[in-house]
Amino acid sequence: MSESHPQPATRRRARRTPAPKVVVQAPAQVTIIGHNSQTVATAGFFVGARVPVRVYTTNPEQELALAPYPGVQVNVVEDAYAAAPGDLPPPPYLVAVDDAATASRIRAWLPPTCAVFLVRGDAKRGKTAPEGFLTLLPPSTAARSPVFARLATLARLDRLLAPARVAGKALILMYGDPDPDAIGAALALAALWRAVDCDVAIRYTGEVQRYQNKLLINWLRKKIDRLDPEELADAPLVAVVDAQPGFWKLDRPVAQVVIDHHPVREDTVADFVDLRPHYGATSSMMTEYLLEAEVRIDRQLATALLFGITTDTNDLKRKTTAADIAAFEVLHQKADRYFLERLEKSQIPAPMLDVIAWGITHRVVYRDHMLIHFGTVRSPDHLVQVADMLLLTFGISWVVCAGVVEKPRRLVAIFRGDGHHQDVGRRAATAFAELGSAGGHRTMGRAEVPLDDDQTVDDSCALLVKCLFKRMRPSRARSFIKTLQKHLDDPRPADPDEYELGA
Ligand SMILES: [Mn+2]
Repeated sequence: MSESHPQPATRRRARRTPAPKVVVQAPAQVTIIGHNSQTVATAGFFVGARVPVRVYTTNPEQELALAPYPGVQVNVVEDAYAAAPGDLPPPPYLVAVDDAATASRIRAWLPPTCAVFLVRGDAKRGKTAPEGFLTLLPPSTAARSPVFARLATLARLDRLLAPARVAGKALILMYGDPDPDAIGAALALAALWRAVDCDVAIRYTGEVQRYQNKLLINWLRKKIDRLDPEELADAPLVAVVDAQPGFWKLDRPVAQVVIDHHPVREDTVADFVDLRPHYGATSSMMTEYLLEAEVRIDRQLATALLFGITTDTNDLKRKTTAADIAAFEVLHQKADRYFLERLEKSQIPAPMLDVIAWGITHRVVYRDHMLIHFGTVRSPDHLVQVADMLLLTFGISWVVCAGVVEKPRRLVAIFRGDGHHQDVGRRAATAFAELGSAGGHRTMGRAEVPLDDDQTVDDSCALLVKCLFKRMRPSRARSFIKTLQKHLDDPRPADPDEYELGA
Protein backbone atom coordinates (compact mmCIF):
# COMPACT_ATOMS: atom_id res chain seq x y z
CA MET A 1 0.00 0.00 0.00
CA SER A 2 1.50 3.34 0.92
CA GLU A 3 5.07 2.00 0.99
CA SER A 4 4.97 0.15 -2.31
CA HIS A 5 2.51 2.38 -4.14
CA PRO A 6 3.70 5.96 -3.97
CA GLN A 7 0.82 7.14 -6.17
CA PRO A 8 -2.70 7.00 -4.86
CA ALA A 9 -4.27 3.87 -6.30
CA THR A 10 -7.56 5.53 -7.09
CA ARG A 11 -5.99 7.96 -9.54
CA ARG A 12 -4.30 5.25 -11.54
CA ARG A 13 -7.46 3.22 -11.60
CA ALA A 14 -9.43 6.09 -13.00
CA ARG A 15 -6.95 6.55 -15.85
CA ARG A 16 -6.94 2.93 -16.96
CA THR A 17 -10.64 2.23 -16.96
CA PRO A 18 -12.46 5.48 -17.63
CA ALA A 19 -15.90 4.88 -16.14
CA PRO A 20 -18.68 7.12 -17.41
CA LYS A 21 -18.88 10.00 -14.94
CA VAL A 22 -22.20 11.32 -13.74
CA VAL A 23 -21.94 15.09 -14.03
CA VAL A 24 -24.08 16.82 -11.45
CA GLN A 25 -25.18 20.21 -12.63
CA ALA A 26 -24.99 22.98 -10.01
CA PRO A 27 -28.17 25.04 -9.61
CA ALA A 28 -28.22 28.38 -11.47
CA GLN A 29 -28.79 30.19 -8.17
CA VAL A 30 -30.21 29.53 -4.72
CA THR A 31 -32.25 31.65 -2.36
CA ILE A 32 -31.78 31.60 1.40
CA ILE A 33 -34.50 33.08 3.59
CA GLY A 34 -33.77 33.48 7.28
CA HIS A 35 -31.46 34.66 9.98
CA ASN A 36 -30.41 31.67 12.09
CA SER A 37 -26.87 30.45 12.79
CA GLN A 38 -26.80 28.45 9.55
CA THR A 39 -27.48 31.34 7.20
CA VAL A 40 -23.86 32.32 6.61
CA ALA A 41 -22.58 28.71 6.53
CA THR A 42 -25.24 27.71 3.99
CA ALA A 43 -24.39 30.68 1.76
CA GLY A 44 -20.70 29.72 2.03
CA PHE A 45 -21.47 26.13 0.95
CA PHE A 46 -22.92 27.36 -2.35
CA VAL A 47 -20.44 30.16 -2.90
CA GLY A 48 -17.70 27.53 -2.69
CA ALA A 49 -19.25 25.94 -5.79
CA ARG A 50 -19.61 29.38 -7.48
CA VAL A 51 -23.38 29.27 -7.20
CA PRO A 52 -24.92 32.78 -6.96
CA VAL A 53 -26.85 33.21 -3.69
CA ARG A 54 -29.69 35.60 -2.83
CA VAL A 55 -30.35 36.07 0.89
CA TYR A 56 -33.50 37.57 2.44
CA THR A 57 -33.04 38.20 6.12
CA THR A 58 -34.53 40.27 8.93
CA ASN A 59 -31.11 40.53 10.57
CA PRO A 60 -29.09 43.48 9.15
CA GLU A 61 -25.88 42.04 10.68
CA GLN A 62 -26.01 39.18 8.16
CA GLU A 63 -25.22 41.69 5.44
CA LEU A 64 -21.92 42.43 7.13
CA ALA A 65 -21.16 38.78 7.83
CA LEU A 66 -21.77 37.87 4.17
CA ALA A 67 -19.89 40.83 2.71
CA PRO A 68 -16.65 38.86 2.10
CA TYR A 69 -18.45 36.24 -0.03
CA PRO A 70 -18.51 36.93 -3.77
CA GLY A 71 -21.79 36.37 -5.59
CA VAL A 72 -24.03 36.85 -2.55
CA GLN A 73 -26.74 39.49 -2.67
CA VAL A 74 -28.30 40.27 0.70
CA ASN A 75 -31.74 41.89 1.01
CA VAL A 76 -32.83 42.97 4.47
CA VAL A 77 -36.60 42.47 4.83
CA GLU A 78 -38.96 43.75 7.52
CA ASP A 79 -42.23 42.64 9.18
CA ALA A 80 -40.81 39.21 10.24
CA TYR A 81 -41.18 37.59 6.79
CA ALA A 82 -44.90 38.48 6.61
CA ALA A 83 -45.04 38.62 2.81
CA ALA A 84 -43.09 37.57 -0.28
CA PRO A 85 -40.53 40.07 -1.49
CA GLY A 86 -41.43 41.47 -4.91
CA ASP A 87 -38.21 40.25 -6.58
CA LEU A 88 -38.17 36.65 -5.28
CA PRO A 89 -36.12 34.43 -7.68
CA PRO A 90 -37.29 30.95 -8.78
CA PRO A 91 -36.57 27.87 -6.54
CA PRO A 92 -34.72 26.29 -4.79
CA TYR A 93 -35.39 27.97 -1.42
CA LEU A 94 -33.54 27.32 1.80
CA VAL A 95 -35.37 28.50 4.87
CA ALA A 96 -32.92 29.16 7.69
CA VAL A 97 -35.15 29.81 10.68
CA ASP A 98 -35.50 27.78 13.86
CA ASP A 99 -39.04 28.46 14.97
CA ALA A 100 -41.81 26.51 13.27
CA ALA A 101 -44.34 29.37 13.15
CA THR A 102 -41.96 31.57 11.15
CA ALA A 103 -41.06 28.68 8.89
CA SER A 104 -44.74 28.04 8.06
CA ARG A 105 -45.33 31.75 7.49
CA ILE A 106 -42.53 31.78 4.89
CA ARG A 107 -43.72 28.50 3.34
CA ALA A 108 -47.17 30.03 2.85
CA TRP A 109 -45.97 32.78 0.54
CA LEU A 110 -43.40 30.72 -1.41
CA PRO A 111 -44.54 29.75 -4.93
CA PRO A 112 -45.59 26.10 -5.46
CA THR A 113 -42.40 23.96 -5.63
CA CYS A 114 -40.90 20.87 -4.04
CA ALA A 115 -37.50 22.47 -3.65
CA VAL A 116 -38.02 24.04 -0.23
CA PHE A 117 -35.56 23.07 2.46
CA LEU A 118 -35.44 23.84 6.13
CA VAL A 119 -31.95 24.54 7.43
CA ARG A 120 -32.06 24.47 11.20
CA GLY A 121 -29.58 25.90 13.66
CA ASP A 122 -27.03 23.57 15.28
CA ALA A 123 -29.17 22.54 18.21
CA LYS A 124 -31.97 21.26 16.01
CA ARG A 125 -30.02 19.47 13.31
CA GLY A 126 -30.89 15.83 13.07
CA LYS A 127 -34.59 16.52 13.47
CA THR A 128 -36.67 15.82 10.41
CA ALA A 129 -38.20 18.80 8.70
CA PRO A 130 -41.91 19.55 9.24
CA GLU A 131 -44.38 18.99 6.42
CA GLY A 132 -43.71 21.11 3.35
CA PHE A 133 -39.95 21.12 3.88
CA LEU A 134 -37.09 18.85 2.88
CA THR A 135 -33.84 18.45 4.80
CA LEU A 136 -30.86 19.64 2.80
CA LEU A 137 -28.20 17.62 4.62
CA PRO A 138 -28.70 14.20 6.17
CA PRO A 139 -29.05 14.29 9.94
CA SER A 140 -25.61 14.51 11.49
CA THR A 141 -25.93 11.06 13.10
CA ALA A 142 -26.47 9.43 9.67
CA ALA A 143 -23.48 11.28 8.22
CA ARG A 144 -21.34 9.92 11.02
CA SER A 145 -22.18 6.22 10.63
CA PRO A 146 -20.62 5.63 7.17
CA VAL A 147 -17.47 7.33 8.43
CA PHE A 148 -17.42 5.09 11.50
CA ALA A 149 -18.09 2.02 9.33
CA ARG A 150 -15.12 2.89 7.14
CA LEU A 151 -12.87 3.41 10.18
CA ALA A 152 -13.91 -0.02 11.54
CA THR A 153 -13.11 -1.69 8.20
CA LEU A 154 -9.73 0.01 8.06
CA ALA A 155 -8.94 -1.20 11.59
CA ARG A 156 -9.85 -4.74 10.51
CA LEU A 157 -7.72 -4.30 7.38
CA ASP A 158 -4.74 -3.32 9.54
CA ARG A 159 -5.18 -6.51 11.55
CA LEU A 160 -5.34 -8.53 8.31
CA LEU A 161 -2.17 -6.96 6.90
CA ALA A 162 -0.09 -6.94 10.09
CA PRO A 163 0.83 -10.68 10.08
CA ALA A 164 1.84 -10.47 6.39
CA ARG A 165 4.13 -7.53 7.11
CA VAL A 166 5.82 -9.56 9.85
CA ALA A 167 5.95 -12.97 8.12
CA GLY A 168 7.08 -11.77 4.68
CA LYS A 169 5.91 -15.12 3.27
CA ALA A 170 2.46 -16.69 3.30
CA LEU A 171 0.35 -19.57 2.04
CA ILE A 172 -3.29 -19.15 1.00
CA LEU A 173 -5.31 -22.38 1.07
CA MET A 174 -8.49 -23.30 -0.77
CA TYR A 175 -10.40 -26.38 0.29
CA GLY A 176 -10.69 -29.40 -2.00
CA ASP A 177 -11.69 -28.73 -5.61
CA PRO A 178 -11.37 -24.94 -5.74
CA ASP A 179 -14.45 -23.14 -7.03
CA PRO A 180 -14.41 -19.68 -8.67
CA ASP A 181 -15.33 -17.92 -5.41
CA ALA A 182 -12.36 -19.51 -3.62
CA ILE A 183 -10.05 -18.65 -6.52
CA GLY A 184 -11.25 -15.02 -6.61
CA ALA A 185 -10.92 -14.63 -2.84
CA ALA A 186 -7.44 -16.19 -2.80
CA LEU A 187 -6.22 -13.90 -5.58
CA ALA A 188 -7.62 -10.88 -3.74
CA LEU A 189 -5.96 -11.77 -0.44
CA ALA A 190 -2.73 -12.39 -2.36
CA ALA A 191 -3.00 -8.89 -3.91
CA LEU A 192 -3.52 -7.33 -0.47
CA TRP A 193 -0.58 -9.16 1.07
CA ARG A 194 1.71 -8.61 -1.93
CA ALA A 195 1.02 -4.89 -1.57
CA VAL A 196 2.80 -5.04 1.78
CA ASP A 197 5.74 -6.94 0.23
CA CYS A 198 4.72 -10.39 1.37
CA ASP A 199 5.61 -13.39 -0.80
CA VAL A 200 2.37 -15.34 -1.36
CA ALA A 201 1.62 -18.85 -2.68
CA ILE A 202 -1.95 -19.97 -3.54
CA ARG A 203 -2.73 -23.68 -3.14
CA TYR A 204 -5.67 -26.09 -3.17
CA THR A 205 -5.79 -29.45 -1.47
CA GLY A 206 -8.03 -31.52 -3.81
CA GLU A 207 -8.26 -31.77 -7.59
CA VAL A 208 -9.55 -29.17 -10.04
CA GLN A 209 -12.51 -31.03 -11.50
CA ARG A 210 -14.87 -28.75 -13.33
CA TYR A 211 -13.98 -27.85 -16.88
CA GLN A 212 -14.87 -24.18 -16.26
CA ASN A 213 -12.51 -23.96 -13.28
CA LYS A 214 -9.66 -25.44 -15.32
CA LEU A 215 -10.38 -22.87 -18.01
CA LEU A 216 -10.36 -20.06 -15.43
CA ILE A 217 -7.06 -21.14 -13.87
CA ASN A 218 -5.46 -21.53 -17.33
CA TRP A 219 -6.62 -18.07 -18.35
CA LEU A 220 -5.40 -16.42 -15.16
CA ARG A 221 -1.87 -17.74 -15.80
CA LYS A 222 -1.25 -17.40 -12.10
CA LYS A 223 0.57 -20.11 -10.25
CA ILE A 224 -2.26 -21.91 -8.49
CA ASP A 225 -1.14 -25.43 -7.63
CA ARG A 226 -1.95 -28.43 -5.54
CA LEU A 227 -0.53 -28.18 -2.02
CA ASP A 228 2.66 -30.00 -1.24
CA PRO A 229 2.45 -30.94 2.50
CA GLU A 230 5.99 -29.66 3.03
CA GLU A 231 4.91 -26.18 1.99
CA LEU A 232 2.34 -26.19 4.77
CA ALA A 233 4.93 -27.21 7.33
CA ASP A 234 7.29 -24.41 6.19
CA ALA A 235 4.75 -21.59 5.94
CA PRO A 236 5.08 -18.94 8.68
CA LEU A 237 1.59 -17.60 7.82
CA VAL A 238 -1.40 -19.64 6.58
CA ALA A 239 -4.79 -18.33 5.46
CA VAL A 240 -7.89 -20.33 4.59
CA VAL A 241 -10.36 -18.59 2.26
CA ASP A 242 -13.93 -19.56 1.30
CA ALA A 243 -13.69 -22.46 3.77
CA GLN A 244 -12.83 -23.09 7.44
CA PRO A 245 -10.10 -25.44 8.73
CA GLY A 246 -12.78 -27.77 10.11
CA PHE A 247 -13.81 -28.61 6.52
CA TRP A 248 -10.73 -30.83 6.23
CA LYS A 249 -11.45 -34.34 7.41
CA LEU A 250 -7.76 -35.28 7.28
CA ASP A 251 -4.65 -33.17 7.85
CA ARG A 252 -6.59 -30.20 9.14
CA PRO A 253 -4.41 -27.12 8.51
CA VAL A 254 -3.55 -24.66 11.27
CA ALA A 255 -4.42 -21.21 9.92
CA GLN A 256 -3.77 -17.79 11.40
CA VAL A 257 -6.27 -16.15 9.05
CA VAL A 258 -9.74 -17.46 8.10
CA ILE A 259 -12.04 -15.51 5.75
CA ASP A 260 -15.27 -17.21 4.74
CA HIS A 261 -19.00 -16.91 4.12
CA HIS A 262 -20.05 -20.47 4.99
CA PRO A 263 -21.99 -21.09 8.22
CA VAL A 264 -19.85 -20.40 11.28
CA ARG A 265 -18.18 -23.48 12.75
CA GLU A 266 -17.63 -23.59 16.48
CA ASP A 267 -14.14 -25.00 15.99
CA THR A 268 -12.93 -22.10 13.81
CA VAL A 269 -10.30 -20.34 15.90
CA ALA A 270 -7.54 -18.14 14.45
CA ASP A 271 -5.78 -14.82 15.12
CA PHE A 272 -7.86 -13.19 12.40
CA VAL A 273 -11.32 -14.58 11.71
CA ASP A 274 -13.79 -12.85 9.40
CA LEU A 275 -16.89 -14.98 8.89
CA ARG A 276 -19.93 -13.43 7.22
CA PRO A 277 -22.43 -16.22 6.58
CA HIS A 278 -25.00 -13.69 5.36
CA TYR A 279 -22.82 -12.82 2.34
CA GLY A 280 -23.40 -14.55 -0.98
CA ALA A 281 -19.69 -14.88 -1.73
CA THR A 282 -16.28 -14.59 -0.07
CA SER A 283 -15.27 -12.65 -3.21
CA SER A 284 -17.66 -9.86 -2.13
CA MET A 285 -15.92 -9.62 1.26
CA MET A 286 -12.53 -9.47 -0.43
CA THR A 287 -13.69 -6.80 -2.91
CA GLU A 288 -14.56 -4.60 0.08
CA TYR A 289 -11.07 -5.04 1.53
CA LEU A 290 -9.43 -4.21 -1.81
CA LEU A 291 -11.51 -1.05 -2.20
CA GLU A 292 -10.88 0.10 1.35
CA ALA A 293 -7.15 -0.54 0.99
CA GLU A 294 -7.17 1.17 -2.42
CA VAL A 295 -5.25 -1.76 -3.87
CA ARG A 296 -5.64 -1.80 -7.63
CA ILE A 297 -8.11 -4.39 -8.95
CA ASP A 298 -6.77 -5.35 -12.37
CA ARG A 299 -8.86 -6.92 -15.11
CA GLN A 300 -7.93 -10.51 -14.23
CA LEU A 301 -8.60 -10.05 -10.53
CA ALA A 302 -11.92 -8.31 -11.25
CA THR A 303 -12.90 -11.13 -13.62
CA ALA A 304 -12.10 -13.87 -11.10
CA LEU A 305 -13.93 -12.04 -8.28
CA LEU A 306 -16.95 -11.34 -10.46
CA PHE A 307 -17.13 -14.98 -11.59
CA GLY A 308 -16.86 -16.01 -7.93
CA ILE A 309 -19.83 -13.82 -7.00
CA THR A 310 -21.99 -14.85 -9.95
CA THR A 311 -21.38 -18.59 -9.51
CA ASP A 312 -21.95 -18.57 -5.74
CA THR A 313 -25.11 -16.44 -5.98
CA ASN A 314 -26.40 -17.99 -9.23
CA ASP A 315 -26.15 -14.62 -11.00
CA LEU A 316 -27.37 -12.67 -7.95
CA LYS A 317 -30.56 -14.75 -7.82
CA ARG A 318 -29.83 -16.73 -4.66
CA LYS A 319 -28.49 -15.75 -1.21
CA THR A 320 -27.53 -12.26 -2.35
CA THR A 321 -27.06 -9.20 -0.11
CA ALA A 322 -26.63 -5.49 -0.85
CA ALA A 323 -22.88 -6.03 -0.27
CA ASP A 324 -22.72 -8.63 -3.05
CA ILE A 325 -24.56 -6.28 -5.40
CA ALA A 326 -22.26 -3.38 -4.47
CA ALA A 327 -19.19 -5.55 -5.20
CA PHE A 328 -20.79 -6.73 -8.45
CA GLU A 329 -21.33 -3.12 -9.52
CA VAL A 330 -17.68 -2.21 -9.01
CA LEU A 331 -16.28 -5.39 -10.58
CA HIS A 332 -18.43 -5.68 -13.68
CA GLN A 333 -17.02 -2.42 -15.04
CA LYS A 334 -13.47 -3.75 -14.73
CA ALA A 335 -13.93 -7.42 -15.66
CA ASP A 336 -13.36 -9.07 -19.02
CA ARG A 337 -16.97 -9.64 -20.03
CA TYR A 338 -16.12 -11.58 -23.17
CA PHE A 339 -13.99 -14.08 -21.28
CA LEU A 340 -16.79 -14.49 -18.72
CA GLU A 341 -19.23 -15.05 -21.58
CA ARG A 342 -16.91 -17.76 -22.96
CA LEU A 343 -16.62 -19.32 -19.48
CA GLU A 344 -20.36 -19.37 -19.02
CA LYS A 345 -20.92 -20.91 -22.42
CA SER A 346 -18.19 -23.54 -22.02
CA GLN A 347 -20.33 -26.16 -20.37
CA ILE A 348 -20.42 -29.04 -22.80
CA PRO A 349 -17.30 -31.05 -23.63
CA ALA A 350 -17.46 -31.98 -27.34
CA PRO A 351 -17.86 -35.77 -26.79
CA MET A 352 -21.01 -35.04 -24.76
CA LEU A 353 -22.74 -33.82 -27.93
CA ASP A 354 -23.28 -37.42 -29.09
CA VAL A 355 -24.83 -38.34 -25.75
CA ILE A 356 -27.12 -35.30 -25.89
CA ALA A 357 -28.04 -36.12 -29.50
CA TRP A 358 -29.00 -39.69 -28.50
CA GLY A 359 -31.06 -38.30 -25.64
CA ILE A 360 -32.91 -35.86 -27.88
CA THR A 361 -33.70 -38.58 -30.41
CA HIS A 362 -34.89 -41.03 -27.75
CA ARG A 363 -36.94 -38.71 -25.56
CA VAL A 364 -40.38 -39.69 -24.38
CA VAL A 365 -42.68 -36.76 -23.69
CA TYR A 366 -45.71 -36.98 -21.43
CA ARG A 367 -47.54 -33.69 -20.85
CA ASP A 368 -44.89 -31.25 -19.45
CA HIS A 369 -42.47 -34.07 -18.66
CA MET A 370 -39.56 -35.53 -20.61
CA LEU A 371 -38.13 -38.97 -19.84
CA ILE A 372 -35.03 -40.63 -21.27
CA HIS A 373 -33.51 -43.99 -20.36
CA PHE A 374 -29.90 -44.32 -21.53
CA GLY A 375 -29.48 -48.03 -20.76
CA THR A 376 -26.18 -48.90 -19.09
CA VAL A 377 -24.02 -45.82 -18.44
CA ARG A 378 -20.56 -45.50 -16.99
CA SER A 379 -21.24 -42.46 -14.84
CA PRO A 380 -24.40 -40.59 -13.76
CA ASP A 381 -22.65 -37.26 -14.54
CA HIS A 382 -23.69 -37.50 -18.17
CA LEU A 383 -27.32 -37.92 -17.17
CA VAL A 384 -27.09 -34.65 -15.24
CA GLN A 385 -25.73 -32.75 -18.23
CA VAL A 386 -28.45 -34.01 -20.58
CA ALA A 387 -31.24 -33.31 -18.05
CA ASP A 388 -30.01 -29.72 -17.53
CA MET A 389 -29.85 -29.22 -21.27
CA LEU A 390 -33.29 -30.60 -22.13
CA LEU A 391 -35.01 -28.63 -19.37
CA LEU A 392 -34.47 -25.65 -21.68
CA THR A 393 -37.27 -27.02 -23.88
CA PHE A 394 -40.33 -24.80 -24.09
CA GLY A 395 -43.33 -26.43 -22.43
CA ILE A 396 -41.23 -28.94 -20.49
CA SER A 397 -41.17 -28.27 -16.75
CA TRP A 398 -39.42 -31.41 -15.56
CA VAL A 399 -36.97 -33.91 -17.02
CA VAL A 400 -35.82 -37.32 -15.81
CA CYS A 401 -32.68 -38.93 -17.25
CA ALA A 402 -32.14 -42.50 -16.12
CA GLY A 403 -29.50 -45.16 -16.58
CA VAL A 404 -28.15 -48.34 -15.05
CA VAL A 405 -24.77 -47.92 -13.35
CA GLU A 406 -22.65 -50.91 -12.30
CA LYS A 407 -20.65 -51.45 -9.09
CA PRO A 408 -22.94 -51.58 -7.30
CA ARG A 409 -25.58 -52.30 -9.90
CA ARG A 410 -28.33 -49.72 -9.59
CA LEU A 411 -30.88 -47.63 -11.46
CA VAL A 412 -29.98 -43.94 -11.24
CA ALA A 413 -32.62 -41.33 -12.10
CA ILE A 414 -31.63 -37.66 -12.30
CA PHE A 415 -34.50 -35.17 -11.86
CA ARG A 416 -34.39 -31.59 -13.09
CA GLY A 417 -37.33 -29.20 -12.89
CA ASP A 418 -38.20 -25.51 -13.00
CA GLY A 419 -39.44 -25.65 -9.40
CA HIS A 420 -42.47 -23.70 -10.50
CA HIS A 421 -44.82 -26.44 -11.68
CA GLN A 422 -43.31 -29.34 -9.82
CA ASP A 423 -41.14 -30.03 -6.76
CA VAL A 424 -38.90 -32.64 -8.35
CA GLY A 425 -37.11 -33.49 -5.09
CA ARG A 426 -40.42 -34.48 -3.54
CA ARG A 427 -41.44 -36.25 -6.75
CA ALA A 428 -38.22 -38.32 -6.63
CA ALA A 429 -38.89 -39.20 -3.00
CA THR A 430 -42.53 -40.25 -3.55
CA ALA A 431 -41.53 -42.34 -6.55
CA PHE A 432 -38.49 -44.16 -5.22
CA ALA A 433 -37.94 -43.64 -1.48
CA GLU A 434 -39.37 -47.08 -0.62
CA LEU A 435 -36.95 -48.85 -2.95
CA GLY A 436 -33.72 -46.94 -2.46
CA SER A 437 -32.36 -43.49 -1.69
CA ALA A 438 -34.29 -40.61 -3.23
CA GLY A 439 -34.87 -36.91 -2.65
CA GLY A 440 -33.59 -33.43 -3.44
CA HIS A 441 -35.10 -29.97 -3.59
CA ARG A 442 -37.56 -28.15 -5.80
CA THR A 443 -35.39 -27.96 -8.91
CA MET A 444 -33.01 -30.92 -8.50
CA GLY A 445 -33.63 -34.48 -7.43
CA ARG A 446 -32.00 -37.88 -7.62
CA ALA A 447 -32.97 -41.48 -6.99
CA GLU A 448 -30.77 -44.55 -6.74
CA VAL A 449 -32.45 -47.95 -6.62
CA PRO A 450 -30.32 -51.08 -6.12
CA LEU A 451 -30.86 -53.77 -8.80
CA ASP A 452 -30.41 -57.51 -8.35
CA ASP A 453 -28.08 -59.33 -10.74
CA ASP A 454 -31.08 -60.98 -12.42
CA GLN A 455 -32.85 -57.65 -13.05
CA THR A 456 -32.17 -56.64 -16.66
CA VAL A 457 -31.91 -53.15 -18.12
CA ASP A 458 -35.31 -53.84 -19.72
CA ASP A 459 -36.70 -54.53 -16.25
CA SER A 460 -35.32 -51.17 -15.09
CA CYS A 461 -37.43 -49.43 -17.80
CA ALA A 462 -40.56 -50.99 -16.31
CA LEU A 463 -39.49 -50.09 -12.77
CA LEU A 464 -38.83 -46.49 -13.82
CA VAL A 465 -42.23 -45.95 -15.45
CA LYS A 466 -44.22 -47.78 -12.74
CA CYS A 467 -42.59 -45.76 -9.94
CA LEU A 468 -42.75 -42.39 -11.69
CA PHE A 469 -46.37 -42.68 -12.82
CA LYS A 470 -48.08 -44.74 -10.14
CA ARG A 471 -51.53 -43.64 -11.25
CA MET A 472 -51.02 -44.02 -15.00
CA ARG A 473 -53.48 -46.19 -16.94
CA PRO A 474 -51.83 -49.68 -17.23
CA SER A 475 -52.18 -49.83 -21.02
CA ARG A 476 -50.47 -46.46 -21.38
CA ALA A 477 -47.72 -47.43 -18.93
CA ARG A 478 -47.12 -50.64 -20.94
CA SER A 479 -46.73 -48.68 -24.16
CA PHE A 480 -44.34 -46.27 -22.42
CA ILE A 481 -42.20 -49.12 -21.16
CA LYS A 482 -42.18 -50.72 -24.61
CA THR A 483 -41.01 -47.47 -26.22
CA LEU A 484 -38.14 -47.09 -23.74
CA GLN A 485 -37.11 -50.73 -24.22
CA LYS A 486 -37.22 -50.39 -28.00
CA HIS A 487 -34.94 -47.32 -27.81
CA LEU A 488 -32.29 -49.43 -26.10
CA ASP A 489 -31.95 -51.54 -29.26
CA ASP A 490 -30.53 -48.50 -31.06
CA PRO A 491 -26.75 -48.16 -30.95
CA ARG A 492 -25.77 -45.89 -28.11
CA PRO A 493 -22.87 -43.40 -28.14
CA ALA A 494 -19.66 -44.33 -26.39
CA ASP A 495 -19.39 -42.87 -22.90
CA PRO A 496 -17.27 -39.74 -23.18
CA ASP A 497 -13.97 -40.29 -21.46
CA GLU A 498 -12.50 -37.91 -18.98
CA TYR A 499 -12.10 -34.68 -20.85
CA GLU A 500 -9.04 -32.52 -20.51
CA LEU A 501 -8.28 -29.01 -21.66
CA GLY A 502 -6.28 -28.87 -24.86
CA ALA A 503 -2.80 -27.40 -24.72
MN1 LIG B 1 -18.08 -19.36 -1.69
